[in-house]
Amino acid sequence: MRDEFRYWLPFLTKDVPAELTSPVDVARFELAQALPVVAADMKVELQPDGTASEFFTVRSEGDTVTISGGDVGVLYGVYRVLMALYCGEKLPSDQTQQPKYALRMVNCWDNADGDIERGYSGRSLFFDDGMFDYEPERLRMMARMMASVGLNVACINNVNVRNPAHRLIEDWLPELAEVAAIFRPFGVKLMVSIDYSQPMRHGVPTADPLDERVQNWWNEQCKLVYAAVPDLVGFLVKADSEHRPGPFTYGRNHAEGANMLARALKPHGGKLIWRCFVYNCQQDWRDQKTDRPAAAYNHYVYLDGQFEDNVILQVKNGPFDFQVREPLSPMLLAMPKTSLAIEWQLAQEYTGHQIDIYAMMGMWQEVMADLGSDTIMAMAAVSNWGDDACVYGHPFAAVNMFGYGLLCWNPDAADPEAIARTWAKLTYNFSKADEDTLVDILLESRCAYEKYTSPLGLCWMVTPHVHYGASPDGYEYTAWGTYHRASRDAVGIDRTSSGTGYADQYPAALRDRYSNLETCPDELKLWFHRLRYDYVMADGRTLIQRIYDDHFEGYDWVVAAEEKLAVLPFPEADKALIMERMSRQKKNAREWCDIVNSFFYRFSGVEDAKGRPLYI
Ligand code: GCW
Repeated sequence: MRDEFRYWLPFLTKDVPAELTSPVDVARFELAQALPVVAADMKVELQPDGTASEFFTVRSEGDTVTISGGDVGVLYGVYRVLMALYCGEKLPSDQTQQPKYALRMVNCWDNADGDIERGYSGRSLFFDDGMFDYEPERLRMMARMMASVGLNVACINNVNVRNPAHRLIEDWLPELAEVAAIFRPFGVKLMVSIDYSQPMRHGVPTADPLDERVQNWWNEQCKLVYAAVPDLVGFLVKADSEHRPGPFTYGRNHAEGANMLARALKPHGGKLIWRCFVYNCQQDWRDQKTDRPAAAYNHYVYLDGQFEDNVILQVKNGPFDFQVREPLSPMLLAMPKTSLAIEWQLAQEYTGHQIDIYAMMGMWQEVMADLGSDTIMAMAAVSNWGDDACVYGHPFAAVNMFGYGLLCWNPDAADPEAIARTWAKLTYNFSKADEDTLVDILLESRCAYEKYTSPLGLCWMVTPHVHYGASPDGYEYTAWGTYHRASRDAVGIDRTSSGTGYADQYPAALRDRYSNLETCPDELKLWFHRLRYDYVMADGRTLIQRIYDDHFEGYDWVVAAEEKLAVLPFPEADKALIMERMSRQKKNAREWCDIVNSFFYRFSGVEDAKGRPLYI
């Protein structure tokens, strides 16, 4: 049994044996080892109904608990009951639960060479050196962590499909089938990313979706794929995005492009998950009209209702790209006749690389409040896993995977504090006072990170390419459409109807909230508005003072968090890692604070009202 299991599954001591091939067998196995640890006097009976259903019912009376439901549902129920018992919660006398969304997906950005794109916790658990290479035990561990919080789809390769990853659906099908078999007993099904131009590797002279030769190639390939992995969820596609091939090359729109693949998958029950991260990444920074966040809406909304019924459009939570704070992507509210999935990024690409603490629950809650849980029909998240001993790079990054599972299960019940508290209890089982300290740090971590990096909706002040560390102008004069346009007097972009017009992509209520300076939340003020440094915020501070204050406060938070964490009774290995990461976070926060404050001081010439050091 590996150490990783201590993350939220402390009551498991044994690996799941390879011989167990059904969720019910796994459920019995987990129960047998864990029940004596969490509640030795309890009697738990399983009543699986023999279907693949995901619902479960927990009935409890005295010391007897019955978990009934579908076969996978019973497995979910077992994990939930074990977690509740471990946390000392009272079990419900009669409660049925079922997931809100049928697809609760984890997207791994793993390359065939073993590298993980935007991976901050080691190398791939699936691939190495240009081929499949995995430890079955570790994959079972991932599957088990997923099942314990109800996640049920793993896309195992990067959406940027780089040679030789296209072979996954070609000559690597036997290995793909083996991996699918490892995940299956945990109710987890696989998905793969494909290369839109893949037929061209096989003598087809084009990838035009309306060309019959292309259609035939995919139809035949899907037959082979589904013969090998009959329950493959489908394909994930990044097309016409950041130099990936796609239908635009042939003058086709994205409905034509997606539908061709969807039709090839349909006879096999497969789904086509089509990413909408499409924008002009060769913009001229002098061009003030093109506004990158507006791109996805413009590419997709007019196609609403034109997609095959097995197409799901997967849309990043914000219209830019997983920045520290973004408003909801407006296209998610504008396509009522299309199946939509939201995509989050657990990998902390722009949010601290799993070195800095950044718990995501608050962001999910905010975004879901604007979205409404019924607007979408699936969720996806870029994974934060790797082969590090700690799996998540930072032990606290595990709360994001744990919480993400609960979010997908029922977004309307995914309370940030409850998630942080349950995770903390399961992972560390501290005294109430110590648990409170840890929970507070987790819950505050996102806003703290935002404050010492790019508050008020500034975005894109990270070091280019790496995306860790401060570089306020790093993306300013580039082709990526990522500008804050700071000048001597003002900063930010007017995205209201008097500016780029982006805000008009929202339904009236949100459009008005953001367009009106008074109602636009402070956190997004510079996202939607261009403001002078002497603009007076609602609390009476000037914009420039608020920028200085946020940076100093963000740094001070890190210093205080370090002191608090230093006295918490973490297990030794965790403690060493947490404190090592913390000292890096402190250095990072100091750099950010000083660099960004100097940046604005040099423009504005305004001193800090509190006399703290600003560097020229
Ligand atoms: O922000 C960008 C990342 C890329 C990523 C891309 C995407 C997988 O920097 O590394 O590519 O987003 O989401 O497709």
